[in-house]
Parts: sequence; C-alpha cells; structure tokens
Amino acid sequence: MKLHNAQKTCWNCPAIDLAGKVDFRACGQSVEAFERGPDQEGDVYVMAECKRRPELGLFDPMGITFEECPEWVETPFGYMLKDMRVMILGIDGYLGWTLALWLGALGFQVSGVDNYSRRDWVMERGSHTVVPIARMTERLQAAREVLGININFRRMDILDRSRLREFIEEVKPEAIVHYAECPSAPYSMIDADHAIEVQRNNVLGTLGLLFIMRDTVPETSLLKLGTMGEYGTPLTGRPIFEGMFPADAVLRWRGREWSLGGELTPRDPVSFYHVSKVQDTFNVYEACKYWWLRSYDIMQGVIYGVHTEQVAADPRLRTRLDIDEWFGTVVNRFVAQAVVGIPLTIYGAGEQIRGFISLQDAMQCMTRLICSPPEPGEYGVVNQMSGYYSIRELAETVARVGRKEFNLPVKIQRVENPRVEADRHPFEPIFERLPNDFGFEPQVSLEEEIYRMFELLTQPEIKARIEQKKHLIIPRTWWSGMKKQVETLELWEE
Ligand code: USQ
Repeated sequence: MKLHNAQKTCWNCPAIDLAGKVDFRACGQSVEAFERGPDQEGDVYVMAECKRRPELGLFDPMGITFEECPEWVETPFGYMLKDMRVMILGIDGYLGWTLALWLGALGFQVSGVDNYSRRDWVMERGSHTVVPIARMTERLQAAREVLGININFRRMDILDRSRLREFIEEVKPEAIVHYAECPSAPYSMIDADHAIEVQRNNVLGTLGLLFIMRDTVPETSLLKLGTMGEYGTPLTGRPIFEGMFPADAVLRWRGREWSLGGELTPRDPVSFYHVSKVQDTFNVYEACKYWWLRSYDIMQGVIYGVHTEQVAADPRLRTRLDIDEWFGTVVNRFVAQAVVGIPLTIYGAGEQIRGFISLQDAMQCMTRLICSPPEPGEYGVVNQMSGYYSIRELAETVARVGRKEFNLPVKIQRVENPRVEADRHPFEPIFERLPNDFGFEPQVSLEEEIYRMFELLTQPEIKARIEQKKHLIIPRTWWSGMKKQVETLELWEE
C-alpha cells in the first residue's frame, strides 16, 4: 500500500526554495494555474531550487514526489524528510516534552524553547504535577543517556521576538510545532488578570511568530494547536466540519442559494481561553493568505493519558500530569479522583459530549502531519480526535476499570456545573482528514489508556502527591465570577 504522502511533491517540501523565483502576488492563491503547465498563455510557471540538493538547479517543483526523492525516507508514519529539523515551542509542557522524545526517537532533529510558564501557572494555583517531572537540564541529560536523543533547547519567552527570531534563524527549522500557549479554560475565567494574561500570551505569541516565519522561514510548516472547543456545540446539530465548509455545503435564504464551500465555519468558543484559540485561527488564516505561509491548525479534542514508550523509559523522562481544577483535563482528573477516593466529579447533567484523544495517538497524528506538509499558502484544518463520549460515559468507564482491575471502591457524583456550557446537546464531529488523508489509525483504546493511568497513579509516591493536592480538585472557579465550591447534586456507587 502506498504511504499517505508518497505522491506529495517538492511543492509541499520545506527544503524547496521559492524566494525570488515566483511572483507570489501575480499568481494568486491557486495551485491550479501551476498545474496547467507553462504552455498555456497567461499561466505562471513556478521554478524552484532545492536547499538540500542544489545540484538540481532550477526545476519544476511538481515534478519530483516524496516517493522518488532520496531525501525522503520511509517510516511507519509515511515518508519523512531525512534528519528533518523540527522546533517545538512549549517543549517543557505535557505535549511538548512527549513530542520531543517521540520525534527524537524517530530520528528527527529536535529543538525547542520554553519559559516554564506552565510550571509557574500551576505553582501559582498552589498545585503541582502529580507525576513528578525533572528539571529541564536533567530531562535533556536523561534523553541523551537513555534514548540517545540530543535536543537543542533554549530557555525563552516566545513573546521575546528578537530572541525567538535569532534561534529560528540559527536552527532553520523545517517544521514548527506551536504548543506554547496557556491551555486552560478555567484559568482564563478566574478574573480579568487571568483572562488578559491568557489572551496576551496566546494571541500575541502566535501573531509575533507568524511575522518571524514570514521573514525567516517562509517554507516551513507551522503546526499550530487549536482546539475542538473553538467550534462549540451547535444546537442545530449540524456537523462540526474540519474548519471549513465542504464543497457541497450550501446556504439557502429567501429562495436563493449560495455555495459555502471553503469558507471558515462559525466559531462559538466556550471560555476566554477558547476565544484566544479562535483569534489565533484568524491570525494564522490571514498569514497564509497574505504571505503564502503553510499551516495546519489542529483542532485537538480533550487529551488524556500518560504513556508513550519514550516517557515511560525512565522516571526522569516522564511528562507532567495535572489534576487540579484548572490544569487537569477530565479523564486525567477522574482517574486521580478514583485513586484517592473522591467521587468522580461530573459537572451538571453530564450529557455534554466532547471529542477525545490519547497522548500517544496525538503524537502519531502530529508526526503524520509533520511528514506531510501543507503547500504554500495552505491553511489546513484537521479535527484531531479518536472518539467522542459524554462525560457520564467517561466517568462510568473510569469507575469500571478502577473497580474491576484495581479493586477501588469508585463512586460517581454530579455536581453543580461551574461553567456556562450546554450539558445536553447534539454533537456530530467530522474527523476524517487524519485517517483519510494522513493515514492515522488510533492505536490506544480509552480503556487501555485508563488502565495505564491507574497503574501509574496508584504507585505510592504518586498517590501521595494526589493526596497533597486533594483540596484543589473540587472546582471553585465559576464562569459567573463567583468563587465558591460547587455542591454535590447526586451521588452513586454501582
Ligand atoms: N468536566 C467535568 N468534570 C470535571 C472536569 C471537566 O464534567 O471534573 C467537563 C467539563 O464541564 C467539560 C468537559 O468535561 O464539559 C471537558 O472539560 P476539560 O476540563 O477536560 O477540558 P476543556 O476545559 O474543554 O479543555 C481541555 C484542554 C484544552 C483543550 C480542550 C479541548 O484543557 O486545552 O483546548 O480540552 S476541547 O474540550 O475539545 O475544546
């Protein structure tokens, strides 16, 4: 079977050099003009050079496929550009660190930056990661010793644009993964200071990065983490498309009809944090349009889990796991609650449905996307999730695994919902691009990952760390601004 990216060409490859060889403004947004070839009148013919194979001279960038190019080698995740340079912004976080080791193990040249703000935000709330993590210097050393991976790390805030620019110019990354944002909805709803900080950090960080990429690495793909929560949960029940309406979607109004194909779908974010992601969407979309940058906006579902082969290889390589009301995501919180005997906290009716993906499956998706870069000017969107569940189903699954496999007396409670969100709604997400266009196959089932989490979180040292922060589990941050612990509405054990 052909690999998913076998037929992509130099046009998609970050090693291409288009500068000065194409009049971007004259040829508009469409690749079709190039594909028609040089013979037809009025068409633009793009010539390119290869930064890795200068001996090719000037050539037609559509002419060589990844399958044919010796610089692209076969891996389980598609063809990969040999020693491809990937820079991870936010490399110290839950996802960033996991991805650094995952890519390093596959032979990518990994670099990264972080200002440790995730550690600071969690500390500011009086919490800690329940899976202990090493300091960055120790992490880097362990990566070298245990996995033979050398990571080029620089401590910096991405809002410090001159330092970031310098590092990007030095490394010349061929893909940039942007995880350097504050990921928490409740944190952004604490008060004005927190809402402003989240939007400043996220929106301005991304905007500055886009300008730097325009000026220094315009052929590099940007993999920007968005969120399924940008779309909200449309009450009409219409499908949640992957960023844009499909070609055959139509708008009907007063007896007339228009195509909606290719237009951005409406966004209806569910917190000031989610609003920051929507703002990013527009900024990235515009940058692709104005400057022919290439980007995948990754609308990731709620992430959960602790495991990849690399993070499990040594205690110093573990990635963080938060379970407090601000930085813990729901499945991670439920498993921790089950371990220390807190009834699992379903907010509201518990009929709210979200898309989910395990840590390991998210890493697979990212690798496939990195290996299959968008073309110049492309703003691509993928909905990155492997399944969807109601919160009640999740609580029941965690309770079942905890009781059956770990002999824990797990209870479930419904509490007042501190958020403003529909807790009963239709939900039809479309998540076809990753499996169909990029060959993604989920490898980890929900039960399997929950099992692994129990295995780790029931270890005495980790259980003790959950116990220490037990008081930060029941939420007190209301979207209304109120600060009071939510009340239990119902409690059951099966
Ligand atoms: N929930 C509970 N009980 C809890 C915690 C959460 O019922 O103890 C419910 C929430 O009300 C919400 C759902 O579970 O309906 C998900 O909440 P969450 O805290 O796990 O996730 P969320 O706030 O939506 O944010 C997380 C990540 C964020 C990412 C997002 C993806 O923190 O970075 O953008 O998941 S998504 O939800 O698809 O937008």
